Parts: sequence; structure tokens; C-alpha cells
Amino acid sequence: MKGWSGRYLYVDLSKKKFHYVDIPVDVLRNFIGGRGLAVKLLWDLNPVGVDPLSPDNHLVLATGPLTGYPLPSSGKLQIASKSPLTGGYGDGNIGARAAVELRKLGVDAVVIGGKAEKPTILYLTCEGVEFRDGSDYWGLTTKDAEERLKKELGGGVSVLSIGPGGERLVKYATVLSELGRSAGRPGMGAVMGSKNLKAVAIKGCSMPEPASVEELVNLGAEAYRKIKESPAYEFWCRQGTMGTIEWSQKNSCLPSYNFSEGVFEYWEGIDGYIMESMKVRVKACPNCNMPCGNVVKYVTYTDAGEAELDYENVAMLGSNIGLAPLNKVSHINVLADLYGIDTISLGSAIGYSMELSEKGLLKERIEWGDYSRIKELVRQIAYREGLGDLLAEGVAAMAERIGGDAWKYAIHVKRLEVSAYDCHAAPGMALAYGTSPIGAHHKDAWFIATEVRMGRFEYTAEKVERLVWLQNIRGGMFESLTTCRLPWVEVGLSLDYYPRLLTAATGYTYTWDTIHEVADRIYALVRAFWVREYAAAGLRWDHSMDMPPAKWFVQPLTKGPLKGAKLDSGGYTKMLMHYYALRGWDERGIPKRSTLERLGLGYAVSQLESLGVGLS
Ligand code: PTT
Ligand code: SF4
Repeated sequence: MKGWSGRYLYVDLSKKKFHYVDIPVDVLRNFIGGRGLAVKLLWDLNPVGVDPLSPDNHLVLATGPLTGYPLPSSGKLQIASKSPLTGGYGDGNIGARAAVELRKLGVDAVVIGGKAEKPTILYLTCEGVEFRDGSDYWGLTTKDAEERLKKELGGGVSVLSIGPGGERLVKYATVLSELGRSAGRPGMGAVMGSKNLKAVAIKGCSMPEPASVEELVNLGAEAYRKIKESPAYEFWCRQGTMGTIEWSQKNSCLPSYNFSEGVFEYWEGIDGYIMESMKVRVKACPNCNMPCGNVVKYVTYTDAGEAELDYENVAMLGSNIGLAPLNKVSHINVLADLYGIDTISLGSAIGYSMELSEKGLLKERIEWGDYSRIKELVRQIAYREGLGDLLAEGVAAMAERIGGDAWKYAIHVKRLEVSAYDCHAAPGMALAYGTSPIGAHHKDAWFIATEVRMGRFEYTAEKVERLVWLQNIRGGMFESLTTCRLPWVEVGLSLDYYPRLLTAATGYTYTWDTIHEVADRIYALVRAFWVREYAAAGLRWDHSMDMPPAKWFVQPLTKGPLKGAKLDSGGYTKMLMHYYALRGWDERGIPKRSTLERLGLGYAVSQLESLGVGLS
């Protein structure tokens, strides 16, 4: 086998044992790696209906057949599990040295099950697994844990860790690495915490051999060159994702005041140019020649330090909670990283509590942009103190517990908080959130850019067709390869490199047809996973699961160039039904029997039927 290692490492924390399991080559060919491999492993290994925070849930760390090779931006890793926030499939993508080290372990994935008796650190090397006592690490921030562990284990070790948020099972706790890299928005950090797993340290030894070294190296070198020649390269290296603040403001989709508006009056205080004036260095993921990790130095009256900034973080912890300037936002971002909690859900939970407070639905008074109150709230969430204990559950659970009209202002899809694009005037982006495999996240389809070109108010079949294509490329291909998608998205590297690189790595001929078929398979299995888990919990699945937040339909924008805009529910539902038809799913959003069988997922048919899910 070339390009893959052909096995995964299974670690049982309860028994302190590990073993290696062969992965059949057709599973690798049909799912490629990363997300594809992760959902297949979770489908097979997780008991149906498992409690996400129980020892029986599994955490999967998965690479793909391009990870770590000398080609653009190949240092990415998938972290996946059944989500404690949503109850469905959850994953995240981290750009860190750990991705390459994991590839060098001679496995395609690491699967972690069970629960350690006491706080534990896993040390993974080519010799096997060491179960180290992590008691002294429990309670440390992600930064302190990683620095101490690296000192203890010596050079060449990469670390994935959780902070106090993950330890206390904050439902949107993430896994951090290299201070500033975070993955697993739907609570992958809480899954680690539930297993008493403070950190995973990895030191590999050698990469799997590709089918054609020469082809891979030549293609990789050519692609690196093309990236540097791109007209977008210079600005990207200056601002990275932070350039999106200005773009979103101008296009009226910068989430402001808990997604009530798409423009923010203080946007110039948090944009990419301010960031440039604070920038002290740039960080890159492994094998990347278009670095976008913008590290800034910040100072407020009370705080100072360094932060790595990205668009989502700054929008959700800035405009969405009425906070500016960037110095203050930077500090809140750092707190989220140290505590190990997702900035998007955090900004949503805080913004939601501010709006509820304003409307008298929450008795505590929490003012928009109140910096010291926000700092305190972040700490309370991480340690689950006072009001923080409620906010740590995420906005869907907050709405349920508060009751009354609170649900009207909760911004989520399938219980995952919406990432940083307001959709009052973006039905296609709303559909991207509605149908994203992990709940409302932009990674599978950053449709807003396409929508700006295609028209903001159209509810067309053409948009839906484009959306399915985008999801297949981003959520299907890139999440499985596993490499960063930004060389294509941001500096226009031709997509045609990827099937060629995949073929050079594995020796199997991948065409666009085979890649789209793999993506369709991954989407169908992820959807079947959600339906299975919901059915096991006694919940019926229907199209309401794919509806965006109510606010976008009923509460128009009151400011900016698109003042008065709101979504039309008839138009949205028509697009959703067309989406289902394109995917071969029925009008409830459940893959049809014929679709599952065509994609080689017959095992999902029998499992769903045994749970009483009737298939069309
Ligand atoms: C991702 C989500 C994003 S997407 C951002 S900023 W973005 C937020 N980052 C957080 C953070 O930082 N700290 C924190 N405590 N929480 C955070 N939550 C948010 O998480 C990221 C880059 C970015 S920056 C993006 S778009 C691209 N994402 C990719 C992806 O998903 N897949 C892929 N193949 N390539 C990608 N390239 C880009 O990578 P999640 P990273 Mg991230 C501090 O994790 O769960 O997927 O959610 O991984 O290493 O930080 O790189 O404007
Ligand atoms: Fe990482 Fe940015 Fe490079 Fe992508 S473009 S690999 S996110 S540094």
C-alpha cells in the first residue's frame, strides 16, 4: 500500500492497552482519509446512541494521504467524535505539527476509547503508547500544559491539549496546539475531558512512502511556485483571514449584536489594517508557504500580551458582542485559547446573553461591549461558575432552560452556534449553514463569496447546485486529503492539482468523478450518523433540522446598505428540497435507500431500519 499506512492505532484508556488494526484498502480508497475515515470509524466503533461524554464514545484523530508530504499546506489533522454539544457527528481541523507527527507514526488514524482512572497524558511514538500520569497537569491552561510537556519529553514532540474548559466539559471546548491552533468546535475538547485525557503528545519517525515520489515532489514544487506568483499572495500574507472583516462589513454580513445586524459601527477598530499595525510576526502550519497566522502584540488598561488572530475569532468576540478595539478583542481571544474553548460558540453564547439581558429575558444585566464583564464571563464559562455554567451549555440549551421567547434569539443550527457570516440577505449561505455536516459552520461551504457574485436575494436552483459542488470540494475532498483549502480559496491555486497529487500519493487514479463520489458517500454517511443517533434517542428526523435561526426570517436588518433585508422561508424551503433531491435524500433530509446502496453504504440501511427509521 502506498500513500496510506493501512492501519489505525486503537487506544483503550480504561484498560491502559493499545493495539493496531488493519484498514481494508477499499475503505481507504472509498473514504480517502481525514473526515471520511473518521466518520466510517465512528459509525463502526461507536455503540449506537452512545452518550458523547461516556467512556464508550470514541475520539478519532485522522490524517489523509496528502498530509505531511512536501506539497502546499499539508499539515492538517482532523479531530472527530460524537458531539456532546449537538448529539450528532462533530469534527474540526487543526493546522499543527501534530498532523505530521501522527502521519509519521505509521498509522492513518488514532482512535481513543474508554476513560482513564485519573488524569492522563498519552505519549504516542513508533514504539507504541505510554500512559503517563497527568495529575500535575490537570487545571493547567493549554499553553502551560503544552510548554511543560514539551520540556519534559524533549525535542521533536508535538502536543494536543485541553484547558480548564475541556476538563469541565464545556460543551464547546476544543483541542489546542501551538497556542493559537484550535480544532473541534462541537466539543471535541469536552470529549477529551470526559476521558480524563489532558493531552496527547506525538513523536513519529517516518512518513509512509508515496506511490510516485518524483511526481509528488514535482507537482508539489510547481504548486508552491504558483502560490507565490499569485497576485493575491502579498495581501494574503499581510492580512490572512483578517482581510475578511472589511469585506464582510462592506457586504453587510459582519455579525453584529448577536446576528441582529450585518454591519458594525466600530469595524475599523477591529479590521485587518489595525491588525497589521499591531502585528509582530507570522506563524504557518507545516509545509505552508502562504503563512496566515497573524501574531499581534496588544495592550489594554488592564491586560497585555500576544494573540494569534483570525477573522472568525475577531468577528464573534468583537462585532457580535459589541466589543472594540482590537486590543480588547485580542485579549478575549487569548483567554479562549488558554481555557480551550471555541471562540465562535463563545461569542455566540455571550452575545445571546447580552440580547436576552437587554430584552429582560435574563435577570442579570450584561451590557454590549462591557470588556470587564466579558472577561469575567469567559472565566466563569471555563470554570462553570455562576451564569457561566449555563452559557457553557451552548445557546440551544440556554434557550431551552430559559424558556419563553428566548428561542427566538438563539443563533444556531442543529445546536452548533453559527460562524461569523450574517445571513439576513444570504439564502445560499444560510443553506450552507443549514446543511453543514457538523451544524452551523462555514468550513464546508463558504458560500457567501459566491453569493455576493450571484446576487443576494435570489433563491435559485443554480445556487443550490453550486453549493453542493462547493461542499463536495471543501467538506468532502479537503477534509479528507487532509490539507488546507486556503491555497485554492485565497490565492487561486488550481483545484486540478489535487486529484493529480492524490493519484501520485496513492497510486490509484482519482478523477473528479471519483472524488465527487467519495464526497457524496461521506455526506450520506455523516447524515445517516445523525439520523441514527437521533433515532436511538427517540427523536424523529425531519427538514426542520436544516432550518437556519428564526431571527433571520422575522427580524430584518435595521442598518447598512441592506437595511430591511430578511430571509424568505418559502424560498429557503424550496432551495432545501432541491438540495435534498441533488443529494438523493428524501424530503425529510434522510438519504434514500437507493442512494445509500449506490454509495456502498448498505450497512447503514439495515441499521437505520432496525431503529425504526423508514427509508424511501
Ligand atoms: C474552525 C474555527 C475557525 S475557522 C476559527 S478562525 W477561521 C476559530 N479559531 C479558533 C481559535 O483560533 N481559537 C479558539 N479557541 N477557537 C477557535 N474557533 C474557531 O474555529 C485555521 C485556519 C482557518 S482560520 C480556517 S477558516 C481554515 N479552516 C480550514 C478547515 O476547516 N479545513 C481545512 N482543510 N483547511 C482549513 N484551513 C484554514 O485553517 P475547527 P487552525 Mg480550526 C486560535 O478548527 O473546529 O475546524 O473550527 O484550525 O489550525 O486554527 O487553522 O477564520
Ligand atoms: Fe495554515 Fe494559513 Fe497556511 Fe492554511 S494558509 S496552512 S491555515 S498558515
